[in-house]
Amino acid sequence: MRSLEYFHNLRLLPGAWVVIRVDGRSFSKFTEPRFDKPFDLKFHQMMALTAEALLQELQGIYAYTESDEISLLCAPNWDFCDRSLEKIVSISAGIASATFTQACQHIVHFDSRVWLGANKSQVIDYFRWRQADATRCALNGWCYWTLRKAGKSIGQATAMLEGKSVAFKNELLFQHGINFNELPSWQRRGIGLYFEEYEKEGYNPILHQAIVVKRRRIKCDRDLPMKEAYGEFISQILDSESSS
Ligand SMILES: Nc1nc2c(ncn2[C@@H]2O[C@H](COP(=O)(O)OP(=O)(O)OP(=O)(O)O)[C@@H](O)[C@H]2O)c(=O)[nH]1
Ligand SMILES: [Mg+2]
Repeated sequence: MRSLEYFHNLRLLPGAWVVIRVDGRSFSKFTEPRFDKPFDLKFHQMMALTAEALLQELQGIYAYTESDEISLLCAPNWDFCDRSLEKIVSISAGIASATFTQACQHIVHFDSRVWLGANKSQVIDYFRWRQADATRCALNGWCYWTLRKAGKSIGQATAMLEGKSVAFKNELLFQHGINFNELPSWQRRGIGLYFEEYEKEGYNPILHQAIVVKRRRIKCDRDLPMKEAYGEFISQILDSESSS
């Protein structure tokens, strides 16, 4: 019987960087009647909470979230569940589904997949790829919902944006009084979560003196740089991991 658990022996490549990406299942349908469009701060905060749970539970080093997806980066020597693929994708989808469901009080599901990076440069490209996706989707979403709110039908709004350039879309928003570059950064660039060290005052009861201890906490960075500067930012996270 065990031999028919055919995929259970699959392990992630030893020494590879790992990114687990979870994505909300049918969230277009789920969000439609419940959240502001194109972006809803409460929805985003529940995604940030879910990203924090993944970072904490799976001992990742960086989490990035945009729209209904979260990418969790794990170090090359990460050995969670002996790097079993089935365990990693099922547990990560479980953590995300349970955390979001509890926060939202509505049952939702996430799917999960694993991406492997051979080197730091591929990891940088991965996160720049997801951030570029965030920017593209934010521009499209803002244009689409601006047209819909101005009375256009689904078909009309879709047709008006079909094959149009970034400049055209920026101009369209501008004509409706929206400056895309001034929209909140979390909508255009996504947000990043990582551990930071901080100093906390403690007390040594044996020596009867105040001491300063170092602790770790999760920082939620809502003001990420973009493009090359974001690549540089990711590079620093990778370097600090290598030296730790
Ligand atoms: N209203 C609202 N919807 C959002 C927000 N963020 C993400 N979404 C929705 O989440 C969807 C994510 O897209 P996809 O993951 O491609 O689509 P999906 O319907 O989840 O489909 P699958 O992932 O394939 O199951 C978007 O199309 C939006 O409808 C938000 O802040 N407000
Ligand atoms: Mg989805």
